[in-house]
Amino acid sequence: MSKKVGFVGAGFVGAEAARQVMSEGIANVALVDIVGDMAKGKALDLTEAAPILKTAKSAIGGSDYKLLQDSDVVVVTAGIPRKPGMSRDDLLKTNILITKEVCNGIRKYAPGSIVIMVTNPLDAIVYVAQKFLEGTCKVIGMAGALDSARFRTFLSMETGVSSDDIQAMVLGSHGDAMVPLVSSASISGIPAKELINEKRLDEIVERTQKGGGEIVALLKTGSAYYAPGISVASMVKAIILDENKIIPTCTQLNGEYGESGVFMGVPAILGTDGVKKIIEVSLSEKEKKLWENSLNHVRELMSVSDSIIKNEKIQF
Ligand code: A3D
Repeated sequence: MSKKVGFVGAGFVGAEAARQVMSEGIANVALVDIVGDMAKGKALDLTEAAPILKTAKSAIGGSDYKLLQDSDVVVVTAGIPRKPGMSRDDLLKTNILITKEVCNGIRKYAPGSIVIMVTNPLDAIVYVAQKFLEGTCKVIGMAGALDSARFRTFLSMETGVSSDDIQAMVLGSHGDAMVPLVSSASISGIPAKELINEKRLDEIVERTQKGGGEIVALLKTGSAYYAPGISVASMVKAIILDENKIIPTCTQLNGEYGESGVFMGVPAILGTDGVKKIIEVSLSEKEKKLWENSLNHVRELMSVSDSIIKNEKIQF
């Protein structure tokens, strides 16, 4: 049977990811958005590209969660961005409430699917979505795939070597507390440290950590969506085609890296079941400090999320 990928949130990132999934002929897609006609229109637009893309895949769209039925993977980008005067906690509260609504729809129409969360603040939203979908779906988050792509891009710009020849990963949480791994970054197997001096590597790490903000500042409205959408599609592809690719993924740790219960970005083998295995890599002393900082940041987000769930009396 043909595979199907549902997208809840047909905005910039959701639509770009769906376009990539359709373009590569990976699966049929369903776009669900609170703005139903917009999702329906984008789905029709995508389907009309099929003859030129030479794919037999098609798209459907609307506001009804029933459209998610039989999805193998569901990607969630539904949420609102921070508005002027809104605190991070206000944003978290609103996006937790949206996530609850979305998870109810997924539980009803796509139980058993692998769910990839993208909505920010990512680490907290993956945590609450897993709470809402416990026993129904496996939930993971996309952030490390994007952050690693940015890191590789900046290493490529520095060396003039094709980004395809650059292996580098970013672990930890999404945002300023992420952990770009310099110690294992390599350029066609040559340690990055042998080709780039420490000062420049520090600057590249910082640019990677602030990569999202750099795009926001340039766009003036909205945030990045090409690289995020394509990063989502790479995770979808690894799962649908059982590629067994190592992709940094936000997932719950169960003893790996000496932690349990916390959701962190870690290298994971992605295939049919979602995360098949978490890979543990050794970190330099500098990276260990960043990792600890990242852990504390995620624990704080999880605790704030718990308080919101309790205060708002949100039921699972
Ligand atoms: P945007 O284009 O605004 O799309 C969000 C969509 O969600 C809109 O079409 C809304 O109509 C829809 N929506 C809102 N509420 C609901 C609801 N209750 N049910 C269904 N749909 C709803 O934003 P975007 O696509 O640029 O970004 C989407 C999210 O991804 C945001 O939270 C971003 O911050 C986040 N994001 C995360 C990354 C990571 O790397 C983690 C990267 C880029 C964007």
